[in-house]
Amino acid sequence: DIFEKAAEVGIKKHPRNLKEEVTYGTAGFRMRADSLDHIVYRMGLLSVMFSKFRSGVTGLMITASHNPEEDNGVKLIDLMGQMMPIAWEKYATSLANVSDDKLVDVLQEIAKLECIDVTKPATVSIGRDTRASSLSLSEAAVDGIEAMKGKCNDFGLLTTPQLHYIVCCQNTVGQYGEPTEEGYYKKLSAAFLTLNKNRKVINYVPELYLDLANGVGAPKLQQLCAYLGDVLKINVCNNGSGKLNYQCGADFVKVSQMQPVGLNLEPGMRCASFDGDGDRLVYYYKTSEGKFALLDGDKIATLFAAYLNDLLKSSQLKLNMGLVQTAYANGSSTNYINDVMKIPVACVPTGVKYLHHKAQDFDIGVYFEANGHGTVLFSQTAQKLIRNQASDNSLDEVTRDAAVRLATIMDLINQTVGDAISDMLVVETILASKDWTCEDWDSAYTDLPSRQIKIKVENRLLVETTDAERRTTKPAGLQEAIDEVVAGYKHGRAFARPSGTEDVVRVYAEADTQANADKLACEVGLRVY
Ligand code: NG1
Ligand code: ZN
Repeated sequence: DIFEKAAEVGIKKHPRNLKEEVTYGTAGFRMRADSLDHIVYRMGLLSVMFSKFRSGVTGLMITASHNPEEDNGVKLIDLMGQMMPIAWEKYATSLANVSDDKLVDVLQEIAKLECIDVTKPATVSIGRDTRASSLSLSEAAVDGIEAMKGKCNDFGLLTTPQLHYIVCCQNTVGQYGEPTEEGYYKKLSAAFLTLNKNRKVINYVPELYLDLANGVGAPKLQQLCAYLGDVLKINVCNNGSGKLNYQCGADFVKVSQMQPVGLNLEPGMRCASFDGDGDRLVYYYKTSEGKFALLDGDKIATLFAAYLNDLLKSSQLKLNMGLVQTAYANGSSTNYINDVMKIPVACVPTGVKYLHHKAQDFDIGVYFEANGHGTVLFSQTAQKLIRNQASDNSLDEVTRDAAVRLATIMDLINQTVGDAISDMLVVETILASKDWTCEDWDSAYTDLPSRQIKIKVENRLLVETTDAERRTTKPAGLQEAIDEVVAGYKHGRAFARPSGTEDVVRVYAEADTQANADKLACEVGLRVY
């Protein structure tokens, strides 16, 4: 039987050599690469079961994003390019933890619970980042897929969002795009070039300085550039010659609020960083006073939302728009969206799956994590209305042009998941269309000083949270202690939550000055110990 065969291959080639229990977390399984082999093999098995269950192509990505080079990870992708549903995470977790001799039982159990017809055909598309461990782990995934008699499309090196895009294309033949890496570059560059045709700019300089975190974004960006010509000049650094994510990349820049190594930041330069797997993007620049200034996910979200809102107004399309953030969003951004932009804003727990889900409540849902991961979702209705109006020649020019622009922006945005390449092209398009510099963009609102720190504790899962992670429910007394500390700070806000990707509790704090934000984070951190 197929499950026994899968278990046999597992024992022989990918035995379980890990004692600790692991869980499918915020972004799948993530840990030291040398503990992952059996988990990836088993996720290969699960990706086939999931494909049979869904009757379509599923995806499996090998990456640990912004984590250090020694780590790696695996996550599964659903038919439309979104994350595997939360309801399936428990299967991933039990498969990863079961002993080799009980593997058959867990596979049978999943098949039974989800009524899966194991004789059905299955296809899984896989991709991987540039880590040294990624190739052999992707081979473990292939073994898993083949042991379950699934067909495997191995796309080799890809950014995470490229794989999400390809899986979506494979399941929506002819609708979302060509299901290849080439198709991805063609679709994005065509939209970008159309949107930037005939632009008249004085302040906007079509030159970007880009830190690629020494990750998979480096070779991919290079391929994209061939399509952009001189419409956007990109000067790259950390493009693969140095250590992955080390003192560079979007996470480093966001958390340390500092420029990456390898970049000589001067006033007038517009800079950006990708993370290791190319799904996060942050911008930054040096002010004329010589200060480092960050334009993070919140700034990108408000830029996108304001621009789309203007286009909606000009097009007179009756579509609602909303913004989704997490507790890490800077308080100033939330106030700005509420009070100035007057757009509804929702707060959800950390993790793209929650943001993505919530954004589907709107005709146009903009979601971003402060760390630079995000995208825009257009509902089926919105897409249809926008495309219809874009091709309606009976309308006046202004109304129709706005719809044409909206339709082209839809093609530029990777709606399956946050995508650094796509988001970067959207930012550049908006800045060019407004003829803005970074300072112009940054002037909408001023960030409250903030600090994020990590606390190493015995067992991070003793901390439990509620209210989109903004308050703790356990251990007893912790929230009261945090409230008391926060009350002593002007514009103070702080929270603590267990990380889903690292063995730490994260503490975030905001206050009126940087020194106070730092101090508040430390004081809250002390309460967590
Ligand atoms: P955790 O480790 O659960 O905080 C981090 C990021 C998330 C998300 C995931 C997946 C922060 C504070 N947290 O999750 O936003 O990006 O990694 O990569 O940035
Ligand atoms: Zn990432």
